[in-house]
Amino acid sequence: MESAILEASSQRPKPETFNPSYGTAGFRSKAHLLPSTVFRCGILMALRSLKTKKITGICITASHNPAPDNGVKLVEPSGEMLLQEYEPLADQMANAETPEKLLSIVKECIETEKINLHQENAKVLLAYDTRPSGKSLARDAAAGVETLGVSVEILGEMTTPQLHWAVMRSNQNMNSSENAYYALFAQAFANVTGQGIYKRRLHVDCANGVGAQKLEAMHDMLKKIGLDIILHNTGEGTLNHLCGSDYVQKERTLPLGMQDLEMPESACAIDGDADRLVYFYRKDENSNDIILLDGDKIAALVAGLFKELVAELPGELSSSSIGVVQTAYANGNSTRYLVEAVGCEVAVTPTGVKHLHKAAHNFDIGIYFEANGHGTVLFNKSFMEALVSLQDKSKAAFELLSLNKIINEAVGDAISDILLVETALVKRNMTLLQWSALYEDLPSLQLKAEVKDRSIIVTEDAERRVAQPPGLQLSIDKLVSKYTGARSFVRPSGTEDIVRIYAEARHARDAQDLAMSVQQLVADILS
Ligand code: 16G
Ligand code: MG
Repeated sequence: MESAILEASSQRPKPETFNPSYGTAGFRSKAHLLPSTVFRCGILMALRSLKTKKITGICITASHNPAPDNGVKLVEPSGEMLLQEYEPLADQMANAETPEKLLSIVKECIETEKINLHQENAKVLLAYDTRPSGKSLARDAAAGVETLGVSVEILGEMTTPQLHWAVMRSNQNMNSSENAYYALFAQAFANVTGQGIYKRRLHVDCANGVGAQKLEAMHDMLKKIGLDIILHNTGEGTLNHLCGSDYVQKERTLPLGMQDLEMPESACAIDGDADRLVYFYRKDENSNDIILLDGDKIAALVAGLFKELVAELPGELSSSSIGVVQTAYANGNSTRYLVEAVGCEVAVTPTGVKHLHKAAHNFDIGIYFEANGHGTVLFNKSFMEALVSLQDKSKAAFELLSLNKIINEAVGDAISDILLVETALVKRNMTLLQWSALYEDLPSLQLKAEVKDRSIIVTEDAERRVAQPPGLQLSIDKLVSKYTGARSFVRPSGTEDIVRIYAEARHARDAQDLAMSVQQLVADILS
């Protein structure tokens, strides 16, 4: 093991001035800088597999980032993201300056975690998205896994959520093949929508990413059930460039290649690794403006459906808790709608799936969506058991169990989320227009500020307030108080070297003025 680590590591030296940081969802950078990082992540996930005696996973992807970037997402045996307590170790390993230093960190971990290196079942599953650098970085990660004598299976191009799902299923000794993924989700969708009744057409912007080939593979199955998906940006253009969920959500305009979208056709956009989803439709004939149905709207739509079904459950189960987890980016009117109109609890966490996912476990049904379209729904284990025991007697219990099967509980999954949204629209008998009208978004704006050192900003209260530097929050409060119904916050990005600024207000003009004055404030204080 020792010589294997030293040798393979010296073949992939860490670039001297590169100091990778685990960030919101793993490491991300320019692809050419990453061989040493992914190699070391290979070692880390091999250690996690040896420690847990279960299968772990690695996905080589930089999600919605530009094509020359790449990154790595790490998957625990449960199918969830790397446990937060291991993030400092990931950082330490990725930043070890020499192979010898790396080896000593690995040896220390083996000792403190009492890891037995000789286990036949230890294994790491690996996948990558469609970036040109994916395959070779996957080989670097595999080399890391193999230094510990752990076996590795490279599954090829996959969406991030498919890899999470495959890891979860393998550890449950269930069929984890890609064909099983397609068949199970399509079958579950057929069961909930009722074959033959449902007929809809949906345009999908695939961001020129890996989701295109996966949706293509499901096309015929879905068409038979009644959902005709028309795929755009399937790889002919540049990954995430002027298309994909991030572009559509931030720019609020029709993506490249879809500017002929007719009214009132339904459309949605996913991101480069297919773990985000937003819906949209053309706003008018004269411009490329869209009406956006973002993650907040998805949460509102599905929360309403779950609320109706839970209310129909017998006895005490009808008051089971339904919670929606949001971040500070959730539109203020979405929060108000969820609490006042739907009647569910709302929890707020810092940005990043790992935080929302964790908080969603606190409810019988925990729904989480970030405004940017990351999200899924988690059912509590004992709630599930109660539903199973009731499914022959209660139609609502049966329906909730069927709905649970179209959801990828390992992590938010744009493909399974499409099926969830489509089901909710059918069950609630809604058009996109009616869905959009559930509540009206408050005008909001997001801006960036480039600063010398973004880590000077420290936030608190789920990123809604600034704790450091002193005085900044007071100044933000002063600006906010000039406008009616306004809110603004700033936070250092976890994926880019910038500070993000968010503002919302009752009037679009106010939201814009506020965002710009907070941006100026940040620039003045931090540059
Ligand atoms: C990553 C996160 C996403 C978060 C975003 C924030 C995951 C799987 N992805 O894409 O949840 O919203 O970062 O980016 O956790 P920011 O820190 O640059 O604003
Ligand atoms: Mg993504």
